[in-house]
Amino acid sequence: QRSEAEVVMISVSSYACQRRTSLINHNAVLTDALSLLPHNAELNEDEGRGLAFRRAAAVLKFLPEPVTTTTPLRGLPCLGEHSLRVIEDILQDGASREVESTKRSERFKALKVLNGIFGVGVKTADRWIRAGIRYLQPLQGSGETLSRAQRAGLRYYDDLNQPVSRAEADAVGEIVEKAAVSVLPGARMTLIGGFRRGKLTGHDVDFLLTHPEEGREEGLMPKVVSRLESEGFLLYQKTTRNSYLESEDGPARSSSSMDRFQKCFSIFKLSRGEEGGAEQTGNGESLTPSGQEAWRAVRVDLVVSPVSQSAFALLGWTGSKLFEREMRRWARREKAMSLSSHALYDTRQRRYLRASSEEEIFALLGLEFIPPSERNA
Ligand code: DGT
Ligand code: MG
Repeated sequence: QRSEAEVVMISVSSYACQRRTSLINHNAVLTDALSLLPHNAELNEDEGRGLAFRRAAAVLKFLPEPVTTTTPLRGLPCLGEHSLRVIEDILQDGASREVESTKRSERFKALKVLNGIFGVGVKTADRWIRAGIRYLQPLQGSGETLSRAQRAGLRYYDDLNQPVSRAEADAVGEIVEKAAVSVLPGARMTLIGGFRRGKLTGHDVDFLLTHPEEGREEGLMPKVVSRLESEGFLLYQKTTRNSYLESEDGPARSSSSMDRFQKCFSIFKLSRGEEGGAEQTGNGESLTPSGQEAWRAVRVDLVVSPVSQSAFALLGWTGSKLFEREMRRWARREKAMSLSSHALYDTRQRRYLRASSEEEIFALLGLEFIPPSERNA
């Protein structure tokens, strides 16, 4: 009979993209604790250490049973001494001193509040904290210049920190799809992000738009956005051109294909209750019978991709973030390839490899196909 340690060691790859990670997490207490620590590390400009904690948490998420002792964990990939110490403390004492003191620290509490504002990243939050701003009220009176995104983030703070349900995601999907098809017949919409992985709630809703005929998707984003705007669905939107040329991942492509790939970060005005409220217009001041406001704000991200890149966009925007990161690491380190949400480039052959489905991309990378529901690393 094999020991528990052996069984586990045989099956755990150090690459999250080689592991099937469902939404069932048998070690949530441990992974919740470990996932607090990256924030601390990253705040101290130690991204490498932050990533190490994320990788450690991802290995625990993958395990088929609750961990009861650290012995079988020794020898598993990605679990360094620091992570093991935190796990050991929790298993032995019910809590980790490091995690608890992090949670209690003023700095961490402030970071959570400020980082919870749409448009505020870790760096900005850190700058504000050092300037003595810790909560929302002081921020509003501080004289800090806020971006348009941050002002919207503050205005809708409570709504945006309320998880989005699957029903709300579907309601937004109906609205977006209707708008897309009305401005471009034949347009296709796919739910991406966490909801595609089967999550029941999300911090936002993500959609990919494309058209089966290459080039027809050009100019689609501004048209969809103005349609949604004229229907009163957008509380905020910022449309950006694809920033692929500046991105970390992969060699630059021609500017013609760059111009076609657009993103829109938005805040939707979604009617409550009867979520499929496609009839909804701008007059959202009324209250529901229970006294709630008749609508709520929901973060929505839209991406438009030419069909030739849509498999890469689909893969790149389905997540999880760690899964994506690990796929790029695998491509680079094991295959000398460069993977992005646009393309796969083979640096030895010096050419782009085409793919029209996620399955093909996994195959080109020499990876077993992992369906979205098992990419929850
Ligand atoms: P959540 O927090 O419930 O919304 O969970 P997710 O997994 O939907 O996370 P989200 O919405 O931040 O990101 C979904 C995926 O899309 C993730 O794998 C990373 C990717 N993604 C998000 N923002 C960008 C971006 O600005 N550029 C690119 N290339 N990818 C992005
Ligand atoms: Mg999302």
